[in-house]
Amino acid sequence: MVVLANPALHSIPLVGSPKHGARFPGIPVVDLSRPGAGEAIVRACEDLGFFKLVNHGIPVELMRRLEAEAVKFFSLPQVEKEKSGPANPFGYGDKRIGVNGDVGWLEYLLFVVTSDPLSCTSMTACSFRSALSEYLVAVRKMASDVLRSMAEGLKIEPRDALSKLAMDEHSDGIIRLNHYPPYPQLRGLNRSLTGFGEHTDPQIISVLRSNDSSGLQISLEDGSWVSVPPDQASFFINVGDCLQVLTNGRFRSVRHRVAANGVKPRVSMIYFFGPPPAQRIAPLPQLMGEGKQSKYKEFTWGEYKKAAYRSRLGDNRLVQFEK
Ligand code: GA4
Repeated sequence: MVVLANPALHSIPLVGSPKHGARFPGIPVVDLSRPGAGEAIVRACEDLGFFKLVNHGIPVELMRRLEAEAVKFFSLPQVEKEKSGPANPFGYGDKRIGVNGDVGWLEYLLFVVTSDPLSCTSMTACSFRSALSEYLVAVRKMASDVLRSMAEGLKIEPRDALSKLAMDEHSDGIIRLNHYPPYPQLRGLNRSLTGFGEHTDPQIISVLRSNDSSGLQISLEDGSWVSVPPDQASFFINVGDCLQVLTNGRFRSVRHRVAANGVKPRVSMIYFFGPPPAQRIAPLPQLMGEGKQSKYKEFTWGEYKKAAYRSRLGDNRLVQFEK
């Protein structure tokens, strides 16, 4: 039996070993600069709800700059960091995720993305804010290209049918910077600790970039877990619950989790693209053949989000909206 020395951690569960060990070879790779990108995106979203994006046009230096700023923040004394917390739900959070009792071996910063990213926080250094601002602008543009390409692959018009939901001035964007410190007691044990417990993302898509430390795992259709080999020059895109509904269940909102290891810190930054609060979320009419019924009851993003914030991290949040 594995006994963790730190009693404060007894509530953070260990994570089982995923299939294929450290390197799952089956993550779809989409080259955004190629003509067939749209079809490749659609295939990946149907199969796994997840893919890696290369040739996305964002210089790795921009990612590294924000990563370095995040590392600088997370290296501050705990009392300093806590001046920006507790995350409720925004701000600095330590081990507690959401407000319903979920915990993980991580610390994080969670911000709302406003139309003026420079004003999104008063609690971080100026250099942090400018790195964040530039990063957000670049990722937003890239995500818009991904969603247009997705619409092309789905053969739906207008081509901005999806991107306009995520890029509207009232769209509900969130940026999350996560730091998973190594947990040295795990070294040599072939076990990992829950960094971020299994869940699906409620939004349309999530765009993740991490440093070269592993930890992200996704669940396949048969319920098995596989590790995603990290790649600091690429982005990983998740299908979220809203996109599953917009495609009437054709795309899969992927369950994923992060395992903290004993060796290397993991730093990730994720931009969650949510629609405007008043946006009705229902299957796109362009994807509904004649007589085809929606699998979901109607809801707005505001209603869904409210329900999500009342749930536990690992809950299946879409179930209560299924017909
Ligand atoms: C999961 C996706 C995003 O990280 C997040 C998370 C949010 C939070 O950390 O505050 C939630 C979680 C996420 C879904 C259910 C609720 C809300 C924690 C939680 C238990 C920022 C989001 O939008 O939903």
